[in-house]
Amino acid sequence: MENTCALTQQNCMQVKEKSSKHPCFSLAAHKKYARMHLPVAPACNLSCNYCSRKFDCPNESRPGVSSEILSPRQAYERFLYIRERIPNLSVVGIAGPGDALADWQHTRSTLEFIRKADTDVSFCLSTNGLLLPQYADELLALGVDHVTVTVNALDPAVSAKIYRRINFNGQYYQGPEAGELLLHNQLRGIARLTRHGVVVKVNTVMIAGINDRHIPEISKAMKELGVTVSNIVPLIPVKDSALANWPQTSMRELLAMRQRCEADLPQMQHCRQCRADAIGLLGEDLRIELVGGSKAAQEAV
Ligand code: CLF
Ligand code: SF4
Repeated sequence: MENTCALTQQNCMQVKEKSSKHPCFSLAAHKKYARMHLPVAPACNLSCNYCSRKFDCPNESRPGVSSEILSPRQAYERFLYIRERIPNLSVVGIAGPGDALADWQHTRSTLEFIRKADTDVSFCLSTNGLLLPQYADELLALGVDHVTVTVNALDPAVSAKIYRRINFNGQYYQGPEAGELLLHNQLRGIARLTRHGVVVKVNTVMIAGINDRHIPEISKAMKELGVTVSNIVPLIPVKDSALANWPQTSMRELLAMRQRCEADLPQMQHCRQCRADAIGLLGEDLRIELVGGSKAAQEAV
């Protein structure tokens, strides 16, 4: 499958420059440049069996956790506040705590507000990809330059074990039908983004006995689509999720899988599976220090 990039050489250089300062996309950048997540998108259109967004512990670090939800205006003010205090802030990311595209109005308004005040900061977004074909053009217009899509399966029978159901524009799908629809949209959306020069990373949650054998195939398919990097992360069995009692993927299994897939796609090795409201360097969350816990954080903006 050919997916020729439509960027001019100059735009291509600009994106490379942004990637070199992106702490997740560049290993060399992760100790120098900071990112901030703005938790503006609480809604989600998928029910992943490994997800629970019920719990909030300010010291807990994993995707889907946030001490607060900000309105686009609050998020904009938070950005201004943090930019003053973290001069090496290079990336604004929307990573939920639900799905950035399922809450599209909030995500879009937030990015619009910030772009008016800052033409330089890189926009990054993570999504399950269900609505990517719908919003890819708007992402391009907003100047989103890095996108992460979570792709856990190519085979709808495998998907059926990972997703309880999906809600696509108000209609519910389950089982293999849901997996087919999700995959179709993920592939179309990723191809559209990479063709227009967006740097795409694919996250895959490695779940022993469910999708682990399938991950090398995912890497090959993503390479074909022009994806830049793969981030295979371990299942974290979360209380009250459907996979709460599933065995946690061991680091040994994880590293072996990354090594196996590296022939097809560069592997991210420094992911911190961070919160939807994280601020700072990847290994050094300054959120509590800068904006406090949930109540204090509301008052800080
Ligand atoms: Fe955030 Fe994700 Fe952008 Fe990074 S996180 S939206 S790409 S700016 Fe980074 Fe955190 Fe790992 Fe994500 S360490 S969970 S890979
Ligand atoms: Fe949770 Fe993300 Fe899955 Fe939505 S897409 S159910 S927020 S893990």
